[in-house]
Amino acid sequence: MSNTLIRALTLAALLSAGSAQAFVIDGNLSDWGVQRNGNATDWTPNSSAAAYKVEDQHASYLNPGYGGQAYDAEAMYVAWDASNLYIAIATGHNPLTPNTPSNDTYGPGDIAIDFAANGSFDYGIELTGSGTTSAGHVYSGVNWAVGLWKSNGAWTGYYDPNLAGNKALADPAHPTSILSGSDVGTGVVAYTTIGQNNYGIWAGDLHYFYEVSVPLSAFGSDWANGNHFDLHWSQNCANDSILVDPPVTVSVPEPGILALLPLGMLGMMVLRRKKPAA
Ligand SMILES: [Ca+2]
Ligand SMILES: [Ca+2]
Ligand SMILES: [Ca+2]
Ligand SMILES: [Ca+2]
Repeated sequence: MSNTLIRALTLAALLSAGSAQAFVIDGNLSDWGVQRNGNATDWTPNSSAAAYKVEDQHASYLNPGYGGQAYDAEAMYVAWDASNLYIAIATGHNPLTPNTPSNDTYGPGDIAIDFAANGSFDYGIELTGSGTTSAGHVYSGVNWAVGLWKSNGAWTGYYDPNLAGNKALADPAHPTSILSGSDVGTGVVAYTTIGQNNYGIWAGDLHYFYEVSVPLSAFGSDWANGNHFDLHWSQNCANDSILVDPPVTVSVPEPGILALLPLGMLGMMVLRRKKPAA
């Protein structure tokens, strides 16, 4: 093989290992295949998504709470490559919604990740930032805030989710915001704050989007040990939530990339051997 060909193969193999999924983290989900045609199929992603869930609602009652489109968690998408986990969310909830429970208005929550899908949310990704947590950072050992609803769907009877009485009653299956935790990694978050219509069948409804990339290294051995995981997002009231349960176990890198890697390494070895001895 010529040196040029070896170099080209090496580059191709290394590039494919490092950017199997190249999402632009800008709050525009067109790179996931989400479209803006006013059709139900707008929410269906392209093959870049490893898993997704769509639950586009419109009317006042969501489940278990109320609020209609303004509190609708509509869709969540997930993908990963050898380096990063990528997540996208579509919602009717404006990220700038004030968090003032006394006025019956609640701010956005964060992404919760449950490795082993055993009901304990082991990591959180902060989306908008708070006094003690930074947007795009990954936290472990998270103290989660919870919503206003019991596990049977009944209201806890409280308006403020952080009151001790509420926390004792609320369903832990719907974590909302990261109250505290250990900062274990830094990623990137983009989100939109201007509502966009003409997505899905409720063409007049406004939608907001989050897009996230975080390094897999933040999850330590929880990522690489073949663990099953769930992703969850809600608002601080948990009137509506969305959960994605990828139907695959985590394995990095993908088989196609594994086949290419030795070729890239072979290329590097050949190049190294051809260098004149010092
Ligand atoms: Ca994008
Ligand atoms: Ca909706
Ligand atoms: Ca929904
Ligand atoms: Ca867990």
